Amino acid sequence: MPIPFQIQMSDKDGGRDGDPGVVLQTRSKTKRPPLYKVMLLNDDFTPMEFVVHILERFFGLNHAQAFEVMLTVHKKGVAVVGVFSYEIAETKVGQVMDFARRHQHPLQCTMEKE
Ligand code: TYC
Repeated sequence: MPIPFQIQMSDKDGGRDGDPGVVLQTRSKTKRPPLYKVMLLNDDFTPMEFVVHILERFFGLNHAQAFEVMLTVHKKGVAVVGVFSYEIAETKVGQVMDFARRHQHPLQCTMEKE
């Protein structure tokens, strides 16, 4: 929905010539793109070191951070591992799912609008 706003014109003669001095323009409200949480799910079979490796490789976590996030997923069942634009989130989920499948681990990675 366009939003009117005022812009000040020069109006040198204080409005005597009928120049209103102020005009209305409209702009469209720009919205931030929605963000998506990428989540890892726990399972009983994927090795812990494999999950740590995924978190380092695809989410840029250092080893200590990756180990901590892996343990959170292991204990709680799920954890958010990053928040991204739709396209980046979709890419990360695809990379993780591909990598897990190629190594024959049942690891699941999903995304959800924030
Ligand atoms: N629960 C797995 C194990 O005990 C480890 C694991 C952690 C698996 C996180 C998946 O997203 C996961 N080997």
